[in-house]
Amino acid sequence: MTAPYAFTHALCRAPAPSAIHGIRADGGPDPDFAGLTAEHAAYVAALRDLGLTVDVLEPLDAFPDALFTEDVALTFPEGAILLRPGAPTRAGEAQHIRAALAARHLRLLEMTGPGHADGGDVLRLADRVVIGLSDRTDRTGAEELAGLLGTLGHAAEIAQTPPGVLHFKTGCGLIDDTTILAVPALADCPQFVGLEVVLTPLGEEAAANILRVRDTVLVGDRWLTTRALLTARGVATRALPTDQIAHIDAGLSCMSLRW
Ligand code: CIR
Repeated sequence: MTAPYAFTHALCRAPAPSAIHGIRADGGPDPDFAGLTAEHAAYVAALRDLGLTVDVLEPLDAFPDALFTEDVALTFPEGAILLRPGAPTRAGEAQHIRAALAARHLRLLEMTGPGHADGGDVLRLADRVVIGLSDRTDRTGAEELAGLLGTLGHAAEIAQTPPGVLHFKTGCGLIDDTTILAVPALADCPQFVGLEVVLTPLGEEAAANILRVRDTVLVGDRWLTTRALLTARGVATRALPTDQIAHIDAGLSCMSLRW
């Protein structure tokens, strides 16, 4: 299997003005639309600079969270899987990305339900895919998804997202094939046995949603200690602004589908 970050393509969606009304768990203030758009543009530019072909879909004003394409599908060189997002206001997003996926992937599988799964709960490792149960991904959905992953040739394991953490990958991200950056609540995750788990520095738990793209790890620019920690390990990093998307509970992995 190729490295789980040896991407050549990404699929993003431009934020619509409605994105300022995106879901947030803490009821905090809206993000600033110009700032959100600038963060998205910087992200797309970074992916392109790292060598990926990035397509950016038109904004979807009816779906405030639609810029977070990661949650509605899974994409692999072998094919794509259309998911059933767990938040009721996001369920309709999947149909709006179907044609774009069908145009880019020879195989397009699809969850039929009744369960739900969000792509933010799916962590791809070198030898398997981990699906975290969360408020968005239920066991029925995770089991259906594990079966579809099997059809594409990927082994899947089901894990538990810690309480209070939106998505499994809100709390962890891949540094390299055998190393994971994770919040302390995931330190003893049984699915990480045999891997090295590097914990987020105190106060930088929100930095865990890093995104490895080829040889570089994207990290939020606020997380200076995390970035220093990665640099000290010999990891090439690139800092990106995430202040505005953080208002609506998002991080770096959320804004693209990658394969
Ligand atoms: C949501 O709550 O669905 C969005 N406001 C944030 C989605 C973040 N996506 C992700 O972690 N994969």
